[in-house]
Amino acid sequence: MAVTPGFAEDSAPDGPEASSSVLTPEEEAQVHEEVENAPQVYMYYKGEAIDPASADLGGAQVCAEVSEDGTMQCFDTPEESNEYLARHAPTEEARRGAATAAPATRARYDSCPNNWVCLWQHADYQGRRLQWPWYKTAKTRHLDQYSPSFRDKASSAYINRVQRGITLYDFRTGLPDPKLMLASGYSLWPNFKKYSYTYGGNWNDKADAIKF
Ligand SMILES: [Ca+2]
Repeated sequence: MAVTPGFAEDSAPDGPEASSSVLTPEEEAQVHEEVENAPQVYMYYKGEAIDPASADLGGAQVCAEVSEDGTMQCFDTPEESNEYLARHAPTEEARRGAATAAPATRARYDSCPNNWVCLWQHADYQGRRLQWPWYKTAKTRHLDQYSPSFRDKASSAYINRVQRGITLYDFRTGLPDPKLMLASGYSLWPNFKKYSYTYGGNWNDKADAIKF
């Protein structure tokens, strides 16, 4: 299932591995500290903040982080998004990835640019998508920070970079928080239903925070 769209042999992954476990009390304290005081993040679409009560991102299809403060810009199509991000993404690596992104006419995930991490609302890279750029150090975002919230929505992912995977967290009251670690290496994660959840069931529509 390893897919390496258009990259040199030396960057080919051995094959994605998902690892589901629970946080230690120390990890849990750290993650909570990282997200608990995080400000509400606005998502802009056609020049205006999306109504936080919107159930469908106001109709936008792709929202991408454009500032280290978490702000997102939203677009109708991945092409429109990549054109904007090639100029306005917050790091050089992220701008370069957007500038060279494949058109969405290829596989659906292909329009998630190099040096970005994408999460989709549905399996097989369908539905609305949120994406985060490469930074020098890992960052954690609470998916409930977004307006509207992306909590309990993620169902598939693409980590389009060679290094640093992502961790998804599910916050539980009175139980250790489960985490799902997804490895890097241009890795594809088509359906979170495939990954068992610590307390039964699977990881579909569970993630509350992302470290990327
Ligand atoms: Ca959850």
